[in-house]
Amino acid sequence: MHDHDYDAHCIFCRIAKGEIPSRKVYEDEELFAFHDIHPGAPVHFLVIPKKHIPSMAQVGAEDAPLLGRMMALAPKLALEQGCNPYPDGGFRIVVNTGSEGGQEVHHLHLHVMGGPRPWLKG
Ligand code: DGP
Repeated sequence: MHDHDYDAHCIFCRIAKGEIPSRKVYEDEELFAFHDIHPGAPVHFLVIPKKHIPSMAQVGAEDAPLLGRMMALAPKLALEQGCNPYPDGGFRIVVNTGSEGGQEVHHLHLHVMGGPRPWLKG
């Protein structure tokens, strides 16, 4: 990761760097995962790239391998964090994008949510 991939004003950049504490789930050179501070499900963690990408709306073709890694990592971590196996268990992956998409933190993140219902409506 290059210095210009880091935004000192971004809370998730700072979490990924360890400057702001979080309950870490996973870390490698490119990715970081941590528990959501306001869980909406028995298991609720976020998967982020360390690189500062504001949202899905700014993703470019060059980011496809990084996004692929995020999506491939999520199911593995979901099981490790206590989601029950497919098909009776499972999980939901949500990517809020922009204000009308419900995004509050403008650093790309996957919400991974699961665990025994009734947390999931619809
Ligand atoms: P979104 O609306 O998709 O941008 O969701 C942002 C999520 O990030 C929200 O569920 C709460 C979580 N969150 C915000 N600030 C912090 C924080 O400082 N630490 C942790 N662990 N989670 C945070």
